Amino acid sequence: MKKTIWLLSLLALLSSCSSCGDGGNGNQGNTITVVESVAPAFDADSAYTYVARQCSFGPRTMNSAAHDSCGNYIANELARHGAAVYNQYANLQLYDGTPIRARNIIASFDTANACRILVCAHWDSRPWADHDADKNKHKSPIDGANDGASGVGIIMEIARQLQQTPPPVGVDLVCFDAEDCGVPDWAEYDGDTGDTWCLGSQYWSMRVSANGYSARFGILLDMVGGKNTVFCKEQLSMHFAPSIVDKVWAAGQRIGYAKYFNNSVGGGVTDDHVPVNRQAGIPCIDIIGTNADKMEGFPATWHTVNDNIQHIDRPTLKAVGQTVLEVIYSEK
Ligand code: AHN
Ligand code: ZN
Repeated sequence: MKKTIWLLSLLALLSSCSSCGDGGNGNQGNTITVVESVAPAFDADSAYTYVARQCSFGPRTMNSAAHDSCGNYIANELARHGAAVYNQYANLQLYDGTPIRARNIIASFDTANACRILVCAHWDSRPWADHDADKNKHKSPIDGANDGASGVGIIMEIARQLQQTPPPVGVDLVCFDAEDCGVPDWAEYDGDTGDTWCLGSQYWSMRVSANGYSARFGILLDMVGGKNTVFCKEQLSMHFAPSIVDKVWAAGQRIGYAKYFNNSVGGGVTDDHVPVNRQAGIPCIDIIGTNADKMEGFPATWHTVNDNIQHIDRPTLKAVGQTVLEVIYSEK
C-alpha cells in the first residue's frame, strides 16, 4: 500500500515537472492534446509496398529495361487511382554527352480546379554508387530505395487517398526523371555547376509556364523513407518559399511528428525544387532526409549500394506522407 502511494506521488511529481515548460499558461498537471487532423489516414504499409515494387525492377538507371518497365508501372498505377496521366518524353544528354531518353510522369487530379498543389519526387536511380565505402562499387548502380523510390512510393499512396477522398484543391503529382545522373565523384570533369543534375525537372520547368500551368505551391520529396532520418528546413526552400516551409513543418508538428520535422535550418541542396522555383516560377520546398545521428548531411546509405529496401522505414514514410496529406486537405 505504502509502496503504491509512493509510486503515485512520484508519477504526479514527474507529470507536473514535464508541464513546467508549457509556455507559462499556468496549465499544471496533465494536458491532453487533441490532435485535430483533417486528412484521411496515410497507409505506410501501402507506401512501403510501392517502394518495394519499384526496387523489384532493378536499378532504374537511364536507358535501362528496368527503367522503362518501372516507368510503365508508375504511370499505370497512378492512372488506376483515377489520375489523368501525361508522359512527357525528352531526349537529353548526360554530363559526358551520352544521349538519354527521359520520361517525366505527370498525374493530375481534379483538373477543372484552378487552385492546384504540386507534389513531386524523382523516380530514376543513380547509376553509380560513388559514395560507397567500397571503391570497387563506385561504378555499380543503386536500387535507390530511399533516393528516389521513397518519394514516389509516398506519391502513389497519396494518389490512392486522393481517389478515395477528394480534397478541396486540385493536385498534380509529378515524377521527375534523370535527377540523379549528375557528375560522379570519380569523373575527371571540371565545371559541374549543378546543372548536370535534375535534368527531367529542368526540362519540365522550362516548358510548364508556356503550357499555362501554375500551382499555388509545390512540395518535393527526396529521401523520405530512411531509418534514422530527420527533416531540417532546407536552405534554398527557406530562400524561395519560407512560408511554405513553415506551413508544412507546422502541420507535421501539429499532427504528432515533431520528432521528424526539426526547426533547424540545414544546408542548401541542388535538387528538383530549384528549377521548379527558378524556371517554372512555382514556390516549391524540398522535404529531404538528414542523417539524424549527425544532424547534418544525407542519410548514411546515400549513393551507396546499401540504399535498398532493407533500409526503408515505415514510420518515416508515415510521418512524411501523413504530413503532406494534412497540408493538401487543409488547403482552402
Ligand atoms: C547533389 O549532390 C549535387 N545534389 C543532391 C541532390 C540529390 C541527389 N538528391 C538525391 N540524390
Ligand atoms: Zn541521389
